[in-house]
Amino acid sequence: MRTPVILVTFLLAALSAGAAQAHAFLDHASPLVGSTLRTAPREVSLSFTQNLEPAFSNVQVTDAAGARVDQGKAQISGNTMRIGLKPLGPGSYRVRWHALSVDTHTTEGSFSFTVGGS
Ligand SMILES: [Cu+2]
Repeated sequence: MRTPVILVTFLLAALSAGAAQAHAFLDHASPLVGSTLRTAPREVSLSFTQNLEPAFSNVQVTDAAGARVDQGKAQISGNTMRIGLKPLGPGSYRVRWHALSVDTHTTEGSFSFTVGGS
């Protein structure tokens, strides 16, 4: 009776391969990744490909000098993470996010956007 064992092993491998592709990757962001905005955004909103664990996911926004310009506490609901911003002057800003998805995998990334621009 070796066939059932092999079959189960194959199914487990297939399942874990599927889970590996299900990390919480950034699906889309507002402001758009790399965008230049004429008016300063009031918040940054990130949508992920999977639901997030609120206690272990966060986002920070910094200006060109590295100072925090977010309001400190991300709001996380389902697959969306948003954070309020202080009033932003012209310049370039970086968004750094760290996510723990419900499948217990962590992902992180960053992108920038620009306010003002000529
Ligand atoms: Cu995953």
